Amino acid sequence: PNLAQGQLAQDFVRFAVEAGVLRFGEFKTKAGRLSPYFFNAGLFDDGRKLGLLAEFYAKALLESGIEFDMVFGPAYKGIPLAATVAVELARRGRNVPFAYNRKEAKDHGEGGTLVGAPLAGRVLIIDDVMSAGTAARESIALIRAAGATPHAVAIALDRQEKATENGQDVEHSAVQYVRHQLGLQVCAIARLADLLLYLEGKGEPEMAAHHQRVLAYRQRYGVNE
Ligand code: OMP
Repeated sequence: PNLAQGQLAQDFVRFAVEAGVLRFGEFKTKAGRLSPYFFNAGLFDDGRKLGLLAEFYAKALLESGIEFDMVFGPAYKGIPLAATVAVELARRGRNVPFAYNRKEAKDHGEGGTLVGAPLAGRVLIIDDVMSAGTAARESIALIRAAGATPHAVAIALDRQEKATENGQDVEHSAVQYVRHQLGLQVCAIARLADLLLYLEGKGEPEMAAHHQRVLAYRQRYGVNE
């Protein structure tokens, strides 16, 4: 990663910590791991924070050089993300079509589960965190079924930890799986490595303690990359 990307990632980690979105303590992850940190994107809960979040996604995307023809927000959490990122991209001179899905098919009116622009071309999926990649796989299937190309995924945080398959840890992360097995490009605003760098740079004893716990967690569950 270049310096600019490193700076953006550091700014993002600081923003997430200050907003209380990235917290330290003891948390159970979806995979049942006891994690010393947790990123809860639902806590970007006012207009200012959502606007800043969208700016981080847009900057990371534009820096990544990833090409895309439209953005897609998977229900539910991806919808406000993709919507605000689409607005921010347009503000930066990159206006692209936007679509999202419903979880339930409507039994009246226009029907179907897709809303917004027709899915076409190279689709960029916007989500918060990828753990097992379940949500990503669902979006990919949906985009393919509509005749479009699932091309890339943008997430806020790459936890860089081993995925699980049938309850067993595997050697790759969900992001690595999506990249190498599914062939999509992945753009993360920040990664576990950036979080560690942030904690390391903080002189305070409290942060040093978090740093030690996050390091130990990476030791146990992290992937090599
Ligand atoms: P997948 O859809 O399996 O990739 O999991 C994504 C989910 O991981 C999110 O929707 C959250 O429920 C959860 N999660 C976070 O949001 N933040 C974290 O820091 C860790 C997790 C997690 O449980 O692994």
